[in-house]
Amino acid sequence: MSTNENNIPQVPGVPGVEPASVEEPTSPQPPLPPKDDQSGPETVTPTGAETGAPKTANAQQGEYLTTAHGARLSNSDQSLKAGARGPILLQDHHFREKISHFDHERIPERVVHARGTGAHGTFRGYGTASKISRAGVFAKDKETPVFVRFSTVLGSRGSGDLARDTRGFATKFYTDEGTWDLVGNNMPVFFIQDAIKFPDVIHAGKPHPDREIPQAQSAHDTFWDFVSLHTEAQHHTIWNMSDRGIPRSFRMMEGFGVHTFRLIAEGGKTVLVKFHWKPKLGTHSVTWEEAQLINGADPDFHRRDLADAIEAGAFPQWELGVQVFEDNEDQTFQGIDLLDPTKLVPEELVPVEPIGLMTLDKNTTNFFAETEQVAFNPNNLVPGIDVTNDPLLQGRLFSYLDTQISRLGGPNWNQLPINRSHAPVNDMLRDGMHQTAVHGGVAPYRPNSLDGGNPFETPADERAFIDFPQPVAESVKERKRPQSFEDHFSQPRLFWLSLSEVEREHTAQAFTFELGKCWDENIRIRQVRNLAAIDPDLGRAVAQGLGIPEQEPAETPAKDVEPSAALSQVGKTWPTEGRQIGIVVGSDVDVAALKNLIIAVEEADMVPLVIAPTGGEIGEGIVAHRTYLTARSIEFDAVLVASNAAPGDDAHHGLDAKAAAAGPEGLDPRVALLLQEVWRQAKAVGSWGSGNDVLSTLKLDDSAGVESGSDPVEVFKTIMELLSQHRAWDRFPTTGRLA
Ligand code: HDE
Repeated sequence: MSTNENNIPQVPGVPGVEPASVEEPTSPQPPLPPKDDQSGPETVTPTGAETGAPKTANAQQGEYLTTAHGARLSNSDQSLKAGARGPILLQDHHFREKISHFDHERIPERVVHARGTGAHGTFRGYGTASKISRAGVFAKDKETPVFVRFSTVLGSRGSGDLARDTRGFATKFYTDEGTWDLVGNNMPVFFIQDAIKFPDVIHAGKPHPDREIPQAQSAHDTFWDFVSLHTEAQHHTIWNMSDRGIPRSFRMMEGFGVHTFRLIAEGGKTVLVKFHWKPKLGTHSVTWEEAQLINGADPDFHRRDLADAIEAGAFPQWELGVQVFEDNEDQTFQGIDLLDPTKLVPEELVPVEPIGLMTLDKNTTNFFAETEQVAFNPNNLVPGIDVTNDPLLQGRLFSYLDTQISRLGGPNWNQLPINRSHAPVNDMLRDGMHQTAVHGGVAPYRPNSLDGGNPFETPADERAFIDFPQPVAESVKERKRPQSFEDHFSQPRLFWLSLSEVEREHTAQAFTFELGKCWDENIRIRQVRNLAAIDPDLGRAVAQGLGIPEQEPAETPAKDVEPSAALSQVGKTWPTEGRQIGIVVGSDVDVAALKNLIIAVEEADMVPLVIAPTGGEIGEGIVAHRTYLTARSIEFDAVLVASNAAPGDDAHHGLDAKAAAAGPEGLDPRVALLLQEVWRQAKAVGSWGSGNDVLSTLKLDDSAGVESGSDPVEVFKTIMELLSQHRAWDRFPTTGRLA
């Protein structure tokens, strides 16, 4: 997709963009421009030796088709047969090579987080963390390349982006001191406290084993069976049921390291930290109605949104921050056990201190080689960053290394271009499936005298990774949960109390929807008891929705809690760059006014998308980006209805004001549906001129977040203000029960 001077993506077909010929080329055309090397030092082996291979060796671009061993081919469309209608011959190497390679093109998908998308970028340290960590990546103005992969957890590789689910937020920092992976989520807490239960929670969340349904959903019996029986899962689950479970965009999502980590400063002093990613565009969600529509209309919604924004030059950014805690003996903060991954520490108690900025500015060149083959691993730590005894994190330190062996086909996955360290590697790992390095020397062991004693251990003062010498309490071996991990209801209550009324309504509806999809009555009752323990109003609202009797709370929350404003997504204003503005036009639109509006939208760094009765040119070089047939409410953050040039003329297609004034049946039903949907989803709506009649006919004009006027640019300015709050929150219906 090309961009205009405001870096806004232009849809193919716009005047000025030369379309390729519709004829099949019959002779070699100039080769495609060489692609950027995005995948690390390809000319260097994993051991750091120069291969001498040209940098573009793997790009496979050129005039003539060859076999995998480089022989040119003259015919790739017919297999070699004994006569034109005869059987295919075994000697057809090209046929066998092509089909056999194709047969093995797929690799196993990730057991969790299979559906994801990635992008490249840079992390720049602010220097503010240098006093608490010796890691070079945090040094002031130090720039480190990164690769980020966002994902859903439960669905398969081809599942829809808008599942109600947790999102993975995994970042690979290619630092000078080795690769550091911060493998986090968009929610700060997790379902379980001990890694040994991970297969349980995932088996419960994945489709039922008998028929493999439902795909990428938690609204089914096994998930709620597990959750209702494991009270420690209540906190993560209420985050999932809130609007956080259905983000508007990866660009508008927070990220969390979840566990408490340990930072080690020069000199050895340590602190405990929790990592937070804060998106510059704010934290926003879609509605449940939108989520369901998106999965049908555009299941690649999040993937497309990220790639389009990067392509258009609207590079998404996140600030990395830390909450810092004293590394005290019991590793607690005000009674919160910092080793318990089901607990958060409210930002009002310990503020998040910014330590660097991440900018994603490059899409992948090859999805398989980058997004699929990237392998994250919480073991990938660098000097100055270390782990704690969080029992969930400890289990992950085994799991990630192990899983790649089956997913990526052996132990050499670190040699794949996307996983290669940007720091020199000099290990003693040898051989194995898919070994691509040609190791020299004869002595991959230590100590040796035959390879000159190499490789040597790094002296402690020369930036080696040194395991933190944590005192180990004298104890007994036992399978036991600590007492300090016991309170499972105070924090879900804290989250619930921190939500605005509309967010609570959405959360109660989500619980009601999900439990309404469970067949087993006992599971519903058990979970409603848990909800009543979080808050009696929540338990009551969900019981009513399910049509079951109100339940007694499963238990009483152990502590009184103060709400944390930082946990609500409502009540703040945010930048609006990159937002998509739909402009509905009829066949006789006022083109001059439309043009002024498009310029105003582009100048505000937003994306104008004109929705017309049919494709093609509208006038003055403006081309329809969407038609009434291809547009759906979900892709627009706000919609404006344009005025016709000569309001009242019966010939106007779709938006005929006179026909519309006579009743909604005078309108094209697809336009009516579009406007009713955006209105229901509490998005900003505007109109001018005869467009005002369209809104009044549909009875959408007289409500919060709807702006009608005579000048499109003035109307748009009001829409911009509304957009900075993301939604017209007052327009969502509330029952008054959860205020
Ligand atoms: Fe993961 N997780 N996880 N996880 N996880 C994987 O590793 C696992 C957990 C997270 O984009 C797997 O390479 C265990 C918490 C992300 O490639 C696997 C436990 C958090 C991704 C695995 C957890 C995460 C994964 C599957 C409980 C947030 C996707 C494929 C102890 C802090 C990374 C793979 C990507 C992926 C195991 C819990 C985040 C099987 C055993 C908590 C973002 O190794």
